[in-house]
Amino acid sequence: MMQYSAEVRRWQLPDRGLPLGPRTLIMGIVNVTPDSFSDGGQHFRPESAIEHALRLETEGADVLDIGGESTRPGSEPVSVEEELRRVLPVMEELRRASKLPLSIDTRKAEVAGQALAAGASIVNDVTALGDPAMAGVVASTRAGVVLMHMRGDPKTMQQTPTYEDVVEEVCAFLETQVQVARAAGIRQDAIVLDPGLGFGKRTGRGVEDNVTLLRGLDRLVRLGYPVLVGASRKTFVGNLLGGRAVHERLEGSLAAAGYAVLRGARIARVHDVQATRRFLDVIDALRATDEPNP
Ligand code: HH2
Repeated sequence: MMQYSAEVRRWQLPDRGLPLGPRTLIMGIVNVTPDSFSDGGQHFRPESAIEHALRLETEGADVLDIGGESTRPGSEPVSVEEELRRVLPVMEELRRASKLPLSIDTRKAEVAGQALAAGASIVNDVTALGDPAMAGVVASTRAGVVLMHMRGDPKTMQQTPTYEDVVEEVCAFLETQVQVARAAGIRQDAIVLDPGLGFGKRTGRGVEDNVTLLRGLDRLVRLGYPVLVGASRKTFVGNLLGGRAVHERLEGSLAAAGYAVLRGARIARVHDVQATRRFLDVIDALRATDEPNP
């Protein structure tokens, strides 16, 4: 497996660099969708999405991640026009009202391009540059980018995922997509990697790809890029809690986030920003004594 020498200590965005040091960054989730798995419909009106995002800022988010298409298992894709209609008004108003860097959660290059023009500075792509035009959009705007691993697509991904060695396969895929990104001119310090918990990963009935990935996270970290983990409220957390419903998964989500950070993740993508910030403040303080060069 390829090793990258210098560990990235800053996430470079067009207008600033986000420090990836002793303090774990929190990406707060803003879903402008009618059907997201945990909060679908709650912030579907632009005003309510904006209000929610500004609350996440006061609660301690470092980045706001705005998405107009649910990627939950079984979800239907939405058109470019519909996705833009959902996210652009929110992006434009937040660019005015918030100081935080804004991320667009999309797999479509057209949506990414327009969101970046409206003030976003990060593309969070659950297909890791699956749209052939995406790498060019990210490179030309010097945006930050999250490359996430997914097996299949959201509509079918939970039907029959299989892996010989899930950690190895996720790392190999992300290494390949890093090369695609670098070949397109995306800078090394713009790239963040994400194992894609819940995206075509087996959960329940004794097979837990998400747990295996978290346990093996240091292998992904060793690729030399900052790692983002999104465990918040996911099905595997509910399963580990004996089948708890979405709104009973906070403590489990915190445990997964804390474990990921101790394994080297530097960014947590979460719904519950205030609780996660308080929780990670303590984890960060404790891990600072573990790591000679945090
Ligand atoms: N998870 C979801 C969506 N986008 N992006 C990254 N980088 N990592 C993740 O783990 C991730 C993601 C799913 O969560 P959510 O946004 O709450 O749900 P939905 O896709 O139903 O909108």
